[in-house]
Amino acid sequence: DLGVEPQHAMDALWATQQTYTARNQGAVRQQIIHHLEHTVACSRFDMTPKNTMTAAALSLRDRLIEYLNDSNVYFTAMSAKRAYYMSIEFLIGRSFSNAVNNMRLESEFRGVLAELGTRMEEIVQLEHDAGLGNGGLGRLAACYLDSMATLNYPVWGYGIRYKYGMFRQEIINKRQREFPDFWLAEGTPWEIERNDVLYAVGFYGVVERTDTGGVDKYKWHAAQTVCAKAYDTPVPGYDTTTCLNLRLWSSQPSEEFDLVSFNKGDYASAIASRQEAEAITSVLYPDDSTHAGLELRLKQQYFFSSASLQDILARFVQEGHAFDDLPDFVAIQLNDTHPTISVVELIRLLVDVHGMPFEAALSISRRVFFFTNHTVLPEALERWPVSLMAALLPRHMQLIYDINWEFLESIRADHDEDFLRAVSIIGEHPEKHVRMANLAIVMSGAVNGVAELHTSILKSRTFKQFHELYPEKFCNKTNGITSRRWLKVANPQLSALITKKLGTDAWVKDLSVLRQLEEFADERGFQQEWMAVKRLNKDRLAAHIQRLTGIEVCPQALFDVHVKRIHEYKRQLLNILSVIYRYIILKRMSPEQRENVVPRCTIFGGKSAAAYARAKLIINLINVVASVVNEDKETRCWLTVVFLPDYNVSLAEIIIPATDMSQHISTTGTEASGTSNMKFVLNSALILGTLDGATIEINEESDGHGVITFGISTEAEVEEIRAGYAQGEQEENCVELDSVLAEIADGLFRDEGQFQPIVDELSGRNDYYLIYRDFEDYLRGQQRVDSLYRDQVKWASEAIRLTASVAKFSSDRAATEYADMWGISAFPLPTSLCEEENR
Ligand code: B1N
Repeated sequence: DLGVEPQHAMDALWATQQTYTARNQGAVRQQIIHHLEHTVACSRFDMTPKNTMTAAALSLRDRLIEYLNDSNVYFTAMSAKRAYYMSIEFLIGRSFSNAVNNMRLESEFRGVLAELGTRMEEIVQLEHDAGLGNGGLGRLAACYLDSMATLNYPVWGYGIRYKYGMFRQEIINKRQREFPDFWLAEGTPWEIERNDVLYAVGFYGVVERTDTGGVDKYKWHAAQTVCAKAYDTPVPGYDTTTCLNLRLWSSQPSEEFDLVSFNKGDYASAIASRQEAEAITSVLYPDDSTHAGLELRLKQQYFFSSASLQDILARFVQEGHAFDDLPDFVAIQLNDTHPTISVVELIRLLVDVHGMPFEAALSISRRVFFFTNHTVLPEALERWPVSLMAALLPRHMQLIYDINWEFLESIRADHDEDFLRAVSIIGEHPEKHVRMANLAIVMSGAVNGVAELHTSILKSRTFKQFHELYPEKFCNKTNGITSRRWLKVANPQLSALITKKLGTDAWVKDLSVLRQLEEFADERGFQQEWMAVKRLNKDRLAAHIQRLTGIEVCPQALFDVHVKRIHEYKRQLLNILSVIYRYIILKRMSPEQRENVVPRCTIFGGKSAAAYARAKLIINLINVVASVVNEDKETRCWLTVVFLPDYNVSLAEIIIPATDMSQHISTTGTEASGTSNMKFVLNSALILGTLDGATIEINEESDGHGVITFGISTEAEVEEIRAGYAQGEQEENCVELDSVLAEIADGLFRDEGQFQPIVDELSGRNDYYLIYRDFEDYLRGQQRVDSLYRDQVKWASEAIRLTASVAKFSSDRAATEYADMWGISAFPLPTSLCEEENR
C-alpha cells in the first residue's frame, strides 16, 4: 500500500515513473546476466538451463513489479472502485511463457536465450506448475484474472498459498496412486513475500456480551490465533502495463500464542501448536465437486476469508473512505460457497470492531457481495454442522442466526412453513447445519450460474424458492477462457497461421475477429495448412505420449481425447465401454473389412479424488483395457488406448492443440458449464458431446458445425427416466452394451473380478447416470465422427467453422459482464505514463 494521501499519489507516480526497464535485447541480456551472477550466484561456466530459467524469470519479475506498483498507485490515485475475486483455488499452471507473451517480450527473450546457448522451449519446461486448484473452478479464476488485467480492470484475486498443490498422479499396476506435490521445493520466482502484510485470524473461544446502555455489544475472545502472511503474485495483462495482484495467504504461528506455552515451560506443546497453525494452508483439498466435511477445510475457508476482509478494509480505510460508502468502492465475488463465511466476517468486523449497527452492516454487505454457483450436484452443496461452526467460530454462528432471523422475518407474512424451511439458512436434518449456498444467496446482490442451462436449473430447481423471492437477483454468466494462454501460447503454429490469413493479430484481444475465418472454411489451400498445423501438434503429442507411457501412437489416427476430472457424472465409463465395443467389433472383422476402419487413438487423462472409490475403479478399468488392447497385434493399427498420467495445466497445453475430437459427454443437467470444451474448440478440435453445460451454447454459436451431439437431451427427460427407474420400469435391452458387459464378466481383460460391481449395476439397470440408456446413441455419434473423418475436406471445413465461432467463450467477454455487474470501470495507465520512450 501507498502510505501517502491519494491526491499525492499521482505525483508519486509521475516521480517514480519512467523507470520501466528498457525493452530491447541488450537490456534484457544485461538483466538476465545480472540475476545469473548476483541472485542465482552461478559463475559464467556453470549456467545450467535451470539457472538460466531462474535468472530469466527473475528479470521478468522485476518488470512485473514495476507494472504492479504503478497499477496500484494509479488505481488509488483515481479512487477506483475495486473488485476482489475470492477463490479457494487458483489453478495457474506455469507462468514463464505467459508473462513473456503478455508483456510482448518474446523476440527479446528468444534472442537472449539463444545467445546464452539455450532455447525458450527448453527452459519453459523446467518450470513446475502452480497447481493450486482441482480443475475447472480454479482454472476459471486464473483465466478471469488474465482477462481483467488485459482489460485494465482494478481487480485483485484472494486465495490460499497451499504448500502442497493438487497431488501428483502416477499409474502403478494400472491404478491411481497419489503423491504429494511440493511445488515450492525449489522456490518460485513469481511470488513476493510480504513480511509486513500480516493479520491475526482467530478460532474457537467464547463470545462476551456487554450491555452498553440498552445496546448489546459482543466481543469474541478467540482461543487460538494464527497469523496470515501475504504472498503476492503479479498478473500481467496482455499488451498493457496493467498488472493485477493475486494475494495468497500463508498461515504461520502467531507469536503471542507461542509465548503462552513457552512461558509455561511446555516446549513440546508450543511446537505442536506451531505445526497446527502451519497445517491450515499446507494442503489443497483434492476434492472437486464433492463436499469435504472436515474441520480443517472450514478453517481454511475462514482463514483466507478473514485475512482478505481485514486487508480489503485496511486498504479502504487508508484510501480515506467511510464504511457507509463501502459498496461504492468495493465489490467482492464469491467463487462458489467456499469463501462465503466472508460475508459474516464483514458483518462481524463492521459491527463488533467498528461499531456499526447490525441492520446497517447487513444492508452494506448485500451490496458488496456477489455469488457464483458452480454445481447442482446435491452432494457438492456445502453444509456445515452447527456444532462445528459454533465451536470453531462462535461469534459467526450467532451472526448467522441473526441474519437468518432477520431474513425469515422479512418474508414470513407471505409464505408458508414449507417455503420457509426450504430457504432457511439453517437446515435441520440429519443434524442442524448451516447451508452455505442459502447464506450466500440471501447476502449477495446477485447470484449467477456459469452457463445458460445451469442458471436455468438453478432458477427452476436447485434454488427455485429463492428465484421466486428474488427473480432479479439471478443472472447468467457463461464461463470463458483466455485466448492468450489457450491459443497464442499453447498453439503458436495455429496462432501464426490465423494471423497470417487474417492479416492481423487483433484476435488475441478480440476473439470475434476469428469470425472472419469462416470465409476461408472451404478454401482447399487453407484447409491443408490448417490440417498441417494439427498434424505438427499431433506429432508433438505422440512423442510426449511415448516419453510418458512408452506407448507408440500413430499420428495418422484420429486423436480422440477425454480429459477432465474422473467423475461418474462425466461418464468416462461410457467412453471406455464403447472402446471395448469397438475392440470386440474389430476382432470380429476380417482383414479386408478392417481396411475401411478409421484408425483411432483414444486418450484419457484426469485425476480422481483420493477417496472416490468408483472413480478410481474407472481409472483402473481404462488402464486394464489399454494394456490388453495395445498388446493385440491384430487390432493394433486401428485402435490404441492411452491413459496419460497426471493431467494438469501444462499437459493440457500439449494435449488440446493436438486433439481431433474431444469428448464432453456428461449426463444432461450435471456439468454446470465445462471450460475445456471451449479450449478444444479454440484449438480446432471437434466435439462429441451431450447437450449439457456450455456445450449447448457452443453448438448454437457454430450452428452445429463441428459439434456431434447424442443422448437424452433435456434435463426434464432425465428426471422422467430416473423417476421411471424408481418405479421399477425396465429399459429395453441394448445388445451392444450387453455384449461388452458379457466380455468383462468373462474375463476378457484378465482382471481379478474387480469390475463385477460395474457389470452388475449396469445389467441390473441401476443406471443413475444413464450410461445404459445413452449407449446406443453414443455409438451412433461415434460412427458419425468416423464418417466425417474419412472426408478430410469436410472435417477441415467443420473444424475451421467451429473455431471461427468461439468468440462468446472468451473470458474477456465474461470479465466484461462481471465488471458491469460489479460497477467497476477500466483504468488503463495513461500512455504518457507508459514506457513508450523505452521501446
Ligand atoms: O466449475 C467449472 C465448471 O465449468 C464445471 O462444470 C464445474 O464442475 C466446476 C468443490 C468444485 N463445480 N464445483 C466445483 C471444485 C472444488 C471443490 O472443492 C466444488 N468445480 C466445479 C467452472 O465453473
